[in-house]
Amino acid sequence: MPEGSTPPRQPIARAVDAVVIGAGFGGLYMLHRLRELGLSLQGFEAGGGVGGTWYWNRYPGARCDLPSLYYAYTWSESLSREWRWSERYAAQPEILAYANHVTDRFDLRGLIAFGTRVLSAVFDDVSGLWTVETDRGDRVTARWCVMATGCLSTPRAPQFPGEESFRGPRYHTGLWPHEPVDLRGLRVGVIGTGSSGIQAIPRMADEARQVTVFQRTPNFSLPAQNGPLGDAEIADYWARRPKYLQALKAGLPGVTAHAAGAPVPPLEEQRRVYEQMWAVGGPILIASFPNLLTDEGVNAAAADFVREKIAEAVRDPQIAARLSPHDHPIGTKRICVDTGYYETFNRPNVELVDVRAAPIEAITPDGLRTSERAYALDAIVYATGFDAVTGALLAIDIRGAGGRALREAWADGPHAYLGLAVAGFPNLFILAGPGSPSVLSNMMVSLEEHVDWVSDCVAHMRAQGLSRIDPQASAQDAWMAQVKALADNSLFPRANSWYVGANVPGKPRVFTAYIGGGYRQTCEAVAANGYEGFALA
Ligand code: NA7
Repeated sequence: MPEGSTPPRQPIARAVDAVVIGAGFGGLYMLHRLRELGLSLQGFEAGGGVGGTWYWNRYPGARCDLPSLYYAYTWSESLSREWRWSERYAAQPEILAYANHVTDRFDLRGLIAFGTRVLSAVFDDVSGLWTVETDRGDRVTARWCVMATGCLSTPRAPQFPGEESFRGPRYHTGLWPHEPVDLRGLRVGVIGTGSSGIQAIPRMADEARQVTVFQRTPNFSLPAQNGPLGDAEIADYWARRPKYLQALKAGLPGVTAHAAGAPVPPLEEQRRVYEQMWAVGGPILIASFPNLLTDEGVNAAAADFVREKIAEAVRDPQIAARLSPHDHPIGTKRICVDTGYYETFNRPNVELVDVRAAPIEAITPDGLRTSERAYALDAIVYATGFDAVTGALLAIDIRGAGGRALREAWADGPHAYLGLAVAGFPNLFILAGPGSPSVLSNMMVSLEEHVDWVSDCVAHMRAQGLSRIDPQASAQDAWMAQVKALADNSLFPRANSWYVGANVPGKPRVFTAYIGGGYRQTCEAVAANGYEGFALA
């Protein structure tokens, strides 16, 4: 089956126990766990295959920004043992191959209707069932509905005047074509310097004749120090794994540079640690000290360190200055992880254009025009990000008890108890939803935790003959207040990031991730205390 085409579908069930929407890493594991419980299931996936983010984001240079060994499921030891990552930070094709391997190894493919976008999910107060409808005319009822729709799955691009007039191809990194894109000999314009742009630009500069980078806001990026994954690193992972899993069970991140409770050392020592973390590579530098994301002074020293590294990497001091972020504390926008990003600006075929100083005014037949001048381009790449966390959920017309729309319930921003469920939307679960650690955690770990919690909850309901679970509004309000208080005590709200929805015009400004510790214990305690904060019937 050529990837990207819509595969033929199995017949769709009319009524099942549970519908799972999305076949990324959350949806796949969810299907596996619910099938183990003996539930009848229907999965839906808009893409032509599994993998979610890794199905869509095929742009050159796309790879994970956590070490591959940790960006993987932990729930099956035999799966972990049999899969060998080739690089310290796996590239998109390998992660997609892993998703496909899991799908086949656990025989999940037949449960999923691919090439099928869910349009609505409506709860019926009388039957207590959800009715899910799709763009292919399917209509399925289910007791439980799991939204495994992803946090970065609704791409967004600004609409400049003249978009349609451009003579060449336009690409979005998050909707990259499935067939090879040949940039050789082309003048390529890249709009956006978030993680996607920062990963793609060096690879595009290798291939294209000219790359013009249209940067509105510079970002902090740390070197991946990527390379082949050696036997020694794998052995080290396995030696650490029991402790790592123990730490996860204890609600700790599992991988961090600092010792819990350790005081922050004097500046000179801080810089020595940053130097060490820079050499280790990946995002770990921003986990060097426990208060790096809450203490301005500690944060400023880390930011200075990275800006100095930018100045060392980029030969032209003016370009280095333009690439150096000053508008937000380091780490309060998603930290980027790159391979040769800053050095790319030393290449003669790469140009950096500051579109904060001279904004893009229009796309033209031959390229684009800023307020200063015109740029001739053969292709335009939009690395302009996503309507994060809530985008995919609100794209579906979800209606809960009494016909209330989620879009209405979340008009002033998302509200969810534990980031898992929404008051007034019974038996609907969200994986890695707003109010959970989600995008600020290792997503693989967070998804596993949520899937395990949801599975245990469904098993409990079945064992007790319960048919309905719904968070209490008071518990949800208290939880969201806690999420906000934690955020307000940190430096995160200072940045105009997608973490707060600042990248989508008109989106309510809400920091949605839970950044307190012990999240897993809290969820476990809620379950152990008879699903405290939920109404069960
Ligand atoms: P991001 O991190 O949201 O980055 C989007 C970039 O696009 C960012 O540099 C934006 O500048 C830029 N942008 C957006 N709109 C415009 C307009 N109108 N003009 C110029 N530049 C614009 O998305 P990514 O895909 O890179 O990364 C998302 C996550 O996916 C990433 O964090 C990983 O977790 C995976 P701005 O900063 O808004 O000025």
